Amino acid sequence: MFQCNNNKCVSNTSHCNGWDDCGDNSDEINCTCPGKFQCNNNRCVSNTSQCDSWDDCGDNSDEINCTSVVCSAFTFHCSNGLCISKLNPECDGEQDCEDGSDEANCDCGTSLYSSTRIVGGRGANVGEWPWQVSLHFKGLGHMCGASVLSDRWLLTAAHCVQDTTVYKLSQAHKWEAFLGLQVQNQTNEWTVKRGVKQIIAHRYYNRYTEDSDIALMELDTRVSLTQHIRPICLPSSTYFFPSGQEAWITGWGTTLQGGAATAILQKAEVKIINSRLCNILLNYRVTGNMLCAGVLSGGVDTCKGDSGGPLSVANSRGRFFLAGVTSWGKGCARIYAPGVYTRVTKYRSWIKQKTGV
Ligand code: 4AZ
Repeated sequence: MFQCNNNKCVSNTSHCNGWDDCGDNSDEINCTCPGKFQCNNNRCVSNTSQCDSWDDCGDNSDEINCTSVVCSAFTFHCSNGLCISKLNPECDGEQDCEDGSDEANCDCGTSLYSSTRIVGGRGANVGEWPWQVSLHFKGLGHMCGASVLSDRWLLTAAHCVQDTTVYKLSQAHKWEAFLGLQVQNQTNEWTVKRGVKQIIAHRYYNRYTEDSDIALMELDTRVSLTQHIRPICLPSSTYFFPSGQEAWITGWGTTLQGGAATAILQKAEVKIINSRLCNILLNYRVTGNMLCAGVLSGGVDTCKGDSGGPLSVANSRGRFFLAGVTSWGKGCARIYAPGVYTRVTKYRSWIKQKTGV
């Protein structure tokens, strides 16, 4: 038996079991847990109880300060196979994974400006969106936007590269990509033009529902990354973009529904819109592979010619991540009709598989 300080006798198993069996707590002091994990309430639990997402201690102390947790759709997967529960840990300037993989490949998403066809926007500054690309179809000029992922891969929309009865838009050699561009037809020392070697449209792209509206373009030769040509960061599959978060749309598309494309790259701030709300507003056409963003009161939106371009969202350190690819909408900039973007997190492994990026 265990003798309490108040001389009461309690069973030996009462010693250090996390409960005050003596009444004066003396069975719960001077506890150690040889070979085991000691909870804040002094209970001893097996070492494997730590950070297994179960409250084995009873006071949750085996589940706090966990660097690694059980992997799920809501955790970041470190390269060493362990997972961490911190929200959007990648490239936030703090090492969260033991192996540092959350801070690897972070040379992306920054521009000359650390600023916290577009309708309702304004002209962008030179070098402000260095991942923005203008895609020209030979003979037709600017058709779509794209984003720089690396020195040879671009990401755009699948609907930009679907053949029509007149134009073979799926043929790589008929496209030209302009990188580091600010004003259409005004190339300068910062601007780079490249042919396209290969187009990979997602095999599940559906032209009726616009689901999986995503495509990759491989440049015919690599570009040098400069202050005017830089990749945007790709979010991991578990990256979370909360509704209400500010996002930026950019492009050379029309500035009025039915209007003409713009010469100067335009930018506008929008907000991520809750998917359920968006689905109601857009007649239940929003799938889980889409993300809505806009201004519900109307007047600010992407439009024809902006397709394929980026929906850019800054992280806690001002580094931009590619939340979406401009895809479709019910008209442009209408009240209660946000723009719809391909949800890039859903295609993170597909991008990795096809490009290695
Ligand atoms: C288009 O026609 C288009 N408001 C792109 C985006 C949106 C509407 C139309 C979103 O390419």
